[in-house]
Amino acid sequence: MAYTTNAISTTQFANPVADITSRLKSLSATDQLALLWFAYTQMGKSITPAAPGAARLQFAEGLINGFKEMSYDEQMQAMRDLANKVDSPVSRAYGILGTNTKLAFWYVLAEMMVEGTVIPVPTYYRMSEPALRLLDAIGRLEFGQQITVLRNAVADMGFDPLA
Ligand code: 45D
Repeated sequence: MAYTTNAISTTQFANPVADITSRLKSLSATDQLALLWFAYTQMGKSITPAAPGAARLQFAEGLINGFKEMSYDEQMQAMRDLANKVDSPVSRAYGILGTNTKLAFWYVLAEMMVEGTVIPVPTYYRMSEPALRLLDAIGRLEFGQQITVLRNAVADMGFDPLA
């Protein structure tokens, strides 16, 4: 009997990281943001971007301070613009950051969401099926591969006029 499953197998593909990355990039901005959020809540304790992350954050400080000045609606719009690669001042400031700094930036925003400085995801929010399946697949990767997927996810968000 043929075996079928809706779950994305991480052994089924020669390169699960590339496969998951391309699926992730084809999600809507809402799903991408939700997926990042739930990845953060699952990985939270294991990531803590210690010294290197903290040092990089000086480059993202202006961007982070900008978020503190925004209303929840403006924050949501700015994050959607990042995910949609819309040309905006925030997207341009983000676009020139290095990839690990971009990750560190998202990490800080996630912490600000936890404290309520940035618009929180409602506790009842449920992701779409495709996003849930991707989160599950990411959860079954090794830690290093998870970081690579996240790095890929945030690398080409934002707007870089020279790219
Ligand atoms: O109401 O430097 C929805 C290391 C719709 C070391 C929404 C590292 C419904 C070197 C869209 C859901 C490699 C470890 C609302 C660094 C609704 C180094 C809003 C790595 C409100 C940096 C959704 C660091 C929103 C790593 C607003 C791995 C979602 C960092 C926002 C990982 C989601 C960071 C956010 C991660 C998610 C951050 C802000 C996973 C952030 C995730």
